[in-house]
Amino acid sequence: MNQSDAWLGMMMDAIFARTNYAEEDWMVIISSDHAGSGYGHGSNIPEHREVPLIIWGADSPGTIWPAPDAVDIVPTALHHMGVEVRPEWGLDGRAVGLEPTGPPDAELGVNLVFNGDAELERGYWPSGQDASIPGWTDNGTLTTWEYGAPTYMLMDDPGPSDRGLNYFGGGTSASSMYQDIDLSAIQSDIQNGNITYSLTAFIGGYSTQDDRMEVLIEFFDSSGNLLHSGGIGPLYADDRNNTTGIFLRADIGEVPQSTAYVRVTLNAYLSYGMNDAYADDVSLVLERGTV
Ligand SMILES: [Ca+2]
Ligand SMILES: [Ca+2]
Ligand SMILES: [Ca+2]
Repeated sequence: MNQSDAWLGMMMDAIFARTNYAEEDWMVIISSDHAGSGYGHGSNIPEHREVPLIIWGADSPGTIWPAPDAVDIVPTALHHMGVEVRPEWGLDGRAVGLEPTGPPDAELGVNLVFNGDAELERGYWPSGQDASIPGWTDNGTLTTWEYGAPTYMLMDDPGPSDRGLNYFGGGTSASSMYQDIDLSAIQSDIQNGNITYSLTAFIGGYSTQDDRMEVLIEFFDSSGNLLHSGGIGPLYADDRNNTTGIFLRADIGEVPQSTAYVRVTLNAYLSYGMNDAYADDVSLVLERGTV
C-alpha cells in the first residue's frame, strides 16, 4: 500500500507539473482487481470482493448509487475521453461519477424494491460464475442467471409473462441477499396508520430438487427494532408439483405505524448440486387501506 501510494504521488506530481496543466482535463481512476484477507483472496466473501473505486476529476463529486462495479471503469474512462460507447461492443458497466445518485424516494403505490426483476445488468449463463447484484447487499453466490439454459429455467417454463431476460439464481451454495428500503419520504402516511403492504414474488426451483427460495420482509423502527416480519416461501419441490419454474406468491399485511425502513431478504436454500433456488419480479408495494 505504501509503495503504491508513493508511485501514485509521483504520477500526480508529474501531472500537476505539466506546463499546460491548467488547460488540461485529467481523470485519475484508482481501483484494484480484488480485495483480500491476510495474504490471500479468491473466496466469495465481502472481504475479498469489495474494492475501492476512486474517481478523481469526475464531473461532479458525491454518492454513487447503486454501488459501482469494476466494470464501470472502462465506460467512465471512455466517457471522459469523449468516446461514445456503442451497444455492439457489449461492454458491461456504466459511466459513473458524472452526477451524484441516490436511491429514489419511497412512494405509495409503486414497487419499492430496486432491481427486483434482475434486469439491471446482464445475466450469466448458469455456471459457477457469480456477479454481485446491484441494489442488493449480496455477500454470497446468489446471482443473475439468463433464462433459456438447458436444465435451468427456460423462457416457457412457468413464471411471469413479462419475465425479461434474467432471474435470480442461488449459484453454487446456500446464499442470501437483502436490501433496506428507506421509508422516510412517506413517514407521515405510515404514522397515520392504515397502510397495507403487499410483498409479491415469483419463486421456485428445478424439477424434483428441493433447492428453494424464500423472500422475507422485516419492518424496523428508526432505532433498528424489529416491529413485524413476514414473507413468502420457501417453495419446496412438492409445493410446485416437481415442476421446474417460478410461481407467484404473496404476503399482505399491515405496516406498523413506527416503521422507518423495511428490509427485503432473499434466502436461497441448497438441497442438491447447483443451487436452483429461483426468483424473479420481487415487488413490495405500500398502499392506503386495511388488509
Ligand atoms: Ca426478470
Ligand atoms: Ca452474488
Ligand atoms: Ca440443484
